[in-house]
Amino acid sequence: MIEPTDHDALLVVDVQKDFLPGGALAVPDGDAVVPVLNRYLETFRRRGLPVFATRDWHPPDHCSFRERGGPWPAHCVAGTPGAEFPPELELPTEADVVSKATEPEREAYSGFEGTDLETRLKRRGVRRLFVGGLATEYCVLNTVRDAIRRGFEVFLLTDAIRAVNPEDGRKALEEMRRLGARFVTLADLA
Ligand code: VGL
Ligand code: ZN
Repeated sequence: MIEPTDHDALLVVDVQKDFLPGGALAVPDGDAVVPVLNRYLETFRRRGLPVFATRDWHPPDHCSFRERGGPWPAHCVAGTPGAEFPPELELPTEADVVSKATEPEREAYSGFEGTDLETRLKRRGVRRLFVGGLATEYCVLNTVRDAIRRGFEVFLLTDAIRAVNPEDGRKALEEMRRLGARFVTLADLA
């Protein structure tokens, strides 16, 4: 059992409409993370612990888009419906929202890259991060790697992540375990 307590925070990575079925860059089964994350959100809310949410927040001409020679269809353009959090995700109003990959010429899969996420976490006294969201082998992997590099202890919510590609998702899990992330599910939480 793991009991979230002082110095713990929940970090929801890029759970946005464009990454869900029907979205511009839908992650297979991506919507399955929403009800599970709602249960983690409830656990953190009940304990008065902080919740952070990253969002992919691209300019319309972002370098990762196909029309610019990048790998992805246009997605999560800042201020558009596709960039919104789905209404089913029960983020508290006081959740700390971090926008990333906002510069046209820079890709940023990690929530720490080009943002003040680390500052905000430290200001709140966070030492351990419980991380779930989308997609496993892109923004979750890179956010977890950067969190560990910066000295945070990471609990990966393995029932609240989904991959774009299953094989790459498995490799990302191996990599995160190798880096020292601990794997947890709802059943492990007190
Ligand atoms: C992501 C691909 C492109 C992610 C963001 O959030 O994992 N993946 N942009
Ligand atoms: Zn993106």
